[in-house]
Amino acid sequence: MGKIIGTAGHVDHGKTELIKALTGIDTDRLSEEKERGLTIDLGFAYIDLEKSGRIGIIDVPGHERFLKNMLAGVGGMDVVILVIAANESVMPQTKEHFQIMRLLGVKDVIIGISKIDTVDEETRFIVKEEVQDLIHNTPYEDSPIVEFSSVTGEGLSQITEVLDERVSKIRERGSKNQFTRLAIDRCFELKGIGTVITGTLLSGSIEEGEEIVILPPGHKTKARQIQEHNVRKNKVLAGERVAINLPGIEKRMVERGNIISKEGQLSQTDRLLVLIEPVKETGDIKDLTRVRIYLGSGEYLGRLELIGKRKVSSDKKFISFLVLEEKIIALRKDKFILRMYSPMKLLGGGLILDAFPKIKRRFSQDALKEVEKLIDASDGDTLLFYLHGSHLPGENLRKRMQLPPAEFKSICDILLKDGSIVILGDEIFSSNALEAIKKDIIERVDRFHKKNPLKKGLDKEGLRTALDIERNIFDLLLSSMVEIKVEKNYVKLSHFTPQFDEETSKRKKRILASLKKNPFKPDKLEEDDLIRNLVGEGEIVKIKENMYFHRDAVEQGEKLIREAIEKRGPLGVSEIKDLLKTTRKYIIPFLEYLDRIKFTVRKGDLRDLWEREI
Ligand SMILES: Nc1nc2c(ncn2[C@@H]2O[C@H](COP(=O)(O)OP(=O)(O)O)[C@@H](O)[C@H]2O)c(=O)[nH]1
Ligand SMILES: [Mg+2]
Repeated sequence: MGKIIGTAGHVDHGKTELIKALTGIDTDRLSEEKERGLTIDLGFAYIDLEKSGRIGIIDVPGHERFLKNMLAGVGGMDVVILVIAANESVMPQTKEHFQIMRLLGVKDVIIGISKIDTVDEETRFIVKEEVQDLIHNTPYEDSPIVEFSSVTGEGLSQITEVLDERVSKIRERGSKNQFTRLAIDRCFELKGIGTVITGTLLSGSIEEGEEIVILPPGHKTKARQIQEHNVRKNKVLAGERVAINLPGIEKRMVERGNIISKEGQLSQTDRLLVLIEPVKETGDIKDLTRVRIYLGSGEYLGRLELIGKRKVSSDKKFISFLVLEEKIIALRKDKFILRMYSPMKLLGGGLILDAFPKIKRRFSQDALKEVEKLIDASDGDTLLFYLHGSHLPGENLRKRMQLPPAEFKSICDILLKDGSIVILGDEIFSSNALEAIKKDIIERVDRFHKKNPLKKGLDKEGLRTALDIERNIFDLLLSSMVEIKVEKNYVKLSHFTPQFDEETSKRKKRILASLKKNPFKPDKLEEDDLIRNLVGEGEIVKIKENMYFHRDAVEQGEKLIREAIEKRGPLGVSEIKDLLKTTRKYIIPFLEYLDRIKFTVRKGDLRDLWEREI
């Protein structure tokens, strides 16, 4: 299950008749189609194959005027029957459809030569030769060619057999760990039921009752009832033809090309980086050429913004931006078809390399060289390309890769194993970038130590700002570095201790001794590197500008004040001054310091213990 057969070929060559002969279903459902005997829009049927089970069929119009509708259907096809009438042989739309299938990378093509009841042996021989010429030197060179007649029934069983064999060999599209993406091709209202859409589920799955969202408009609804080929289903999987009844949605709110997905899975974009394979007949393509884009079941307008040049020739592939006139859902690796805006000539096929590209100077040769790396890049290579030798939050990277979390993780795991990336918290670093940042940190800290031998280290926040790394990532980074030690709010080299020369050591001793001698009436001290070092080490405490207490004095003062207040209740300044045997000059700043650190609290003229307060 989950595979789709399609038709292709020139108008009137017998596509619709073939589907009718194989399935009994007339896919020409519009009254205008029946009247004119001409397929205008996509038609839908299904066939029961022995090995493959029930498979959806999309019948397309062959008339060039309705190529737009053909393009809306061809995107989801796995196997295409290219129908060529024996009485007319290869015609313009035969060639055009064939080219479109090739450009979109349709996996399998079966050539059906129809209407053999209308020609003689010799004509059949000639037509077969022309068909051989058509497929020669293309990926479909070995495609089976089956001659048949829908009128006599000759060859029909062979068509069914070949189809079954081809379809059964196609790999299932993944449904697990995939985003849900259903390309809507029809929307209609049914009496008593409401709005119903149909489309091909390109990836993921949908369950009955599940919340879904219609993109781009963003309408939220749920899958009230699901059918596949007129049979009610609880769950549908990738590759299946699906009809869904959508409550709360009106027909006018939905259009062909809209996508059904689940909230938060897919984001819209209006600028793509693409690789284009032009059809040779196009001739030179100029910058800003206006184009029609056929992606999924949608048609969109946009312009080519060339990279590295103002003009490209159509004889080889080229990379370009594709700037859309509206936001659309487009994914990396999606293939699409381009036509000229007017006249609507086929321009070529395209492949999305990046759905959220970031390039500024598009005419520089470097820009071109850079993006060329994305051609044939694996998912891992693409991730590294997006990282661009730097670091990014994992979630940003996952969104740009447009992958579901589980799949993104498995790509990261491979890159982690081979050492190309390192993950710190939620941040993904290219290993080179991380090494460079670490080296930079060590150099900066080392330079700082050399310049400031008395200082314990470099201010952490300053270093972080200079490197422009998010706070928690920076902490993780520092803690992963054995060369670096973080103490409080500064960073130092692990083996570094402040270097005191002999004179400074002596001064340190003198200062500490003097502060100890006069604990509550200390000598005035000017702030310098040594003082800052002593404060940093916690040996002395800054009370105010030029006033420092020995650590023991602060402790002793706190002890005395606590005991006194506990005994006598809140105290005034002069009582505390007497308690510490000091003067107003010292006691006022000291009490203000104690208020600041929430040891004491001021109540009018009195001081109470902060802890008693709460
Ligand atoms: N004699 C003959 N006529 C056919 C055959 N298949 C289709 N036709 C006729 O060719 C015309 C076009 O067929 P249709 O299936 O609508 O072509 P489509 O435009 O490719 O879908 C119709 O009048 C069919 O009856 C066939 O195998 N033999
Ligand atoms: Mg038809």
